[in-house]
Amino acid sequence: MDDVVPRGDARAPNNLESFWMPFTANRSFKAAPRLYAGAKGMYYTTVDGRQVLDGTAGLWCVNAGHCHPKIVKAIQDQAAEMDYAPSFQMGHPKAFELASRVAQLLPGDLDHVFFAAGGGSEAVDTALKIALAYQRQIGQGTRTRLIGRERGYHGVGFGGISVGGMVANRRTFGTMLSGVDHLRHTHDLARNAFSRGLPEHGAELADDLERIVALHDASTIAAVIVEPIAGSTGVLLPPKGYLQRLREICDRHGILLIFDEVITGFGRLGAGFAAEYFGVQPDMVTMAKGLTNAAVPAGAVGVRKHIYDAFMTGPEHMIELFHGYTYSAHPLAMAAGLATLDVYREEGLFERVAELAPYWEQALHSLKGTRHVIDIRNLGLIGAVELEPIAGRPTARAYDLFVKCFQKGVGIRTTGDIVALSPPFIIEKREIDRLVETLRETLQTLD
Ligand code: PXG
Ligand code: PLP
Repeated sequence: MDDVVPRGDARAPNNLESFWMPFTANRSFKAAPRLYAGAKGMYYTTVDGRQVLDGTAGLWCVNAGHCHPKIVKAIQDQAAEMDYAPSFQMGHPKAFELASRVAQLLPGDLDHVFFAAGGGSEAVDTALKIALAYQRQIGQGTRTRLIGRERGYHGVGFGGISVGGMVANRRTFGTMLSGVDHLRHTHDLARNAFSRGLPEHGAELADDLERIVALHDASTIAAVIVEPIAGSTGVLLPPKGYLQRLREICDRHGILLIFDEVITGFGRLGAGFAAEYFGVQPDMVTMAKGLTNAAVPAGAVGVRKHIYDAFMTGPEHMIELFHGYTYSAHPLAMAAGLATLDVYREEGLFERVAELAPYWEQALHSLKGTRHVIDIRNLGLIGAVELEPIAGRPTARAYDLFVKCFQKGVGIRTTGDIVALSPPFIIEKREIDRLVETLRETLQTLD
């Protein structure tokens, strides 16, 4: 039979089976696939030629819109000029250039940048490892404990799931890292439903860190890691004063504060980083996604001067930190990153977020009273619409909404029964209207 291609033949026919898709209901997907084949600006094109408005900037990452010509060209040029160079005991100019540019964008004395490889998960692992190594470096080697938060998301590495607080991402993976504890999350619909911007109630939840310190003793705790805004778990905003209070408690006890800004970094709130937006100085910042506009995978950790300096002490020929990835500071990622930062600046995209934010807030909150809606949250160009779950069938209603919106040409993302929205910064007001109207009319038809 001529349609049977022998194993080992690279021309084997395509099929949907071989790709084990990440964070996907594989069987449902493969029974009714949703496939994108092209992207430009605010829109994806499906394989059957339909346009889909990108309400989520891919996965919170394509901040400047898809296939920006300047970023595309930078990557093409770099691929032709130098495809790869190692960053172990060697370097290439664009890595230093991008590190300086990112350091300039970071608030305070966060003036050193360690490049991870694939994305946020590696950035998080890197930051946690630096925290442990730093404490040891300054003679605080008993500080080995890492503190995360319930409903936190820090990627899928063993470090990230250990400090993370999404039960489904943890329960099947054994004991993970030992010596981890979690702060309580800050989501409180009873007190804060339908807040516009930051919720009023809950700053005192930061005091949960005092409870953890009392339980374990500060001398055992290296670092606390939190997302300034928890994105993946459905846009959980920090109550007013919460992050400041967390900073104060960390200072009081010699605990490093790490902000995981994989989503909030690079303009999502209308400022370079959430740390700047909130006026709270973390000791380290993890980033990925918007660093390269997602055109090439990359992650990084911004580190304060005293942390870097603490490592620059032994013999000068010795490696100071035994950590790094084959693809740390990959040339394509560095070229994409430099072009991306140029685009953000030249097109004033962070300012654009700040300008659009009030319109975005107004539009989203107009969904109050729509069927099934139990909360609406927003900040910068982030939004969430929380739905009443169907009794006994959590996530089903939101999944239904997601599929129906996609069929109408509007891409949204759902987590649990929460719709999370995070469009590219180039979104127009009429596109915000379309997004919201599609949600409204679809919600009214849902069971
Ligand atoms: N930290 C945070 C705060 C994140 O949001 C990661 C780490 C991990 O990054 P990588 O690049 O390893 O995936 C993330 C990633 C969603 C969604 O729909 C969010 C993420 C990834 C995929 C989907 O909310 N965040
Ligand atoms: N596994 C093996 C066998 C390797 O040789 C390497 C890198 O040299 C890795 C894993 C790590 O890969 P990466 O540096 O891309 O994270």
